[in-house]
Amino acid sequence: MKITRVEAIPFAIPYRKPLRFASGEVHTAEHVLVRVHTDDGVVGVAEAPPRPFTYGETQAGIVAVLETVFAPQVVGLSLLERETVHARLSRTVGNPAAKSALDMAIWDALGQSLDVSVTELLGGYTDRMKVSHMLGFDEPAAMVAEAERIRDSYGITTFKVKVGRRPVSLDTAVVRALRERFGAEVDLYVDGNRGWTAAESARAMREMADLDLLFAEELCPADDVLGRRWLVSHVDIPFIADESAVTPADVTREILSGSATAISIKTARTGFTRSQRTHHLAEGLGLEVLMGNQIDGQLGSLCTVAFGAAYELTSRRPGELSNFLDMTDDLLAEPLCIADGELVIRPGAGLGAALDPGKLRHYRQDR
Ligand code: MUC
Ligand code: MG
Repeated sequence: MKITRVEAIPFAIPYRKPLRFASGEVHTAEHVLVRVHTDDGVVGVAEAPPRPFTYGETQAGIVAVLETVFAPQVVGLSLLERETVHARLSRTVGNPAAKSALDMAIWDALGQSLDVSVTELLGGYTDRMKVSHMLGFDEPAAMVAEAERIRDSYGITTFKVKVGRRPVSLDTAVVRALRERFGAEVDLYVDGNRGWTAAESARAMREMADLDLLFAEELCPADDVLGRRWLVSHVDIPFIADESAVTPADVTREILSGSATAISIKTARTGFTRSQRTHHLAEGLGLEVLMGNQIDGQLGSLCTVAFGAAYELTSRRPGELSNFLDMTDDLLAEPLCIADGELVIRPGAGLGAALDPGKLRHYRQDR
């Protein structure tokens, strides 16, 4: 069970339509596939999605830091020494997606070596999650039509609506149109990706007061410290910290300072080892938790559902597991399938993520 080699393979798969939100937009999944090889011939996999507008990482940077810094720190360790891996990677600041993909590929390899699923290794609470779908910026009629298509095709009835445009009525009109079209049949929440000021956020929340929203996420920047605390104290639904609370220390700071009242866990940025710590912290603090999406491909979504299904707290709410539906293709040999609004973990050992070698050859950018 010793790690002998780490590969970092850049690949690019176009989206059918770009996802637009307040902090950026994504047209092509330019991710990095991480493969961890062991001396028994096991290969663990995970993917790293660079999000320069949120965490500063780029695809080339992820490949470089994995090859030159992180791989030498883990080669020679046993798959069981996950805390040693965590401590060594933590010597380098930042680089959350690179660290997380390496961490998750190690857990995948460990699951395969022990012949148990990653979900069982982590906690084994259930084998599935309900799915919440993220709607990117568009006109109200187009976003309603997209929600209809997603509901009819996949049975999904929870939608996270991207907001944060100016004037705020551009977005509040969308949420109102969705509520008018679907009534109580759907659950809705909003994510501003820090696009509004605290005052604009408060105004938007007043305009949407009758629309029965479940949550509000990152409406204004947490760095606008006093404005954000003021906003959170005036909002009467849980306020989710997403990009402002990446590490367990961030979560502690943001929650205790009144900048948020709930959190998003994204395995793409905290892997499994750190996500466990965040989960336990959230349980101790009594927080609502959502499994979030960093615009993951199918492999990343498999990681999210594998973690989310492992615990009662993370599987209580629908997880954001469906962004891959907008991609033109993917690397998995057998595509993920969302049915009746649910995504089920893969049976078998590790993550159960067999890759299609032909697709990898086609989409990889290093040969
Ligand atoms: C989200 O919840 O914010 C947008 C940027 C990112 O890093 O994740 C997405 C979704
Ligand atoms: Mg968010």
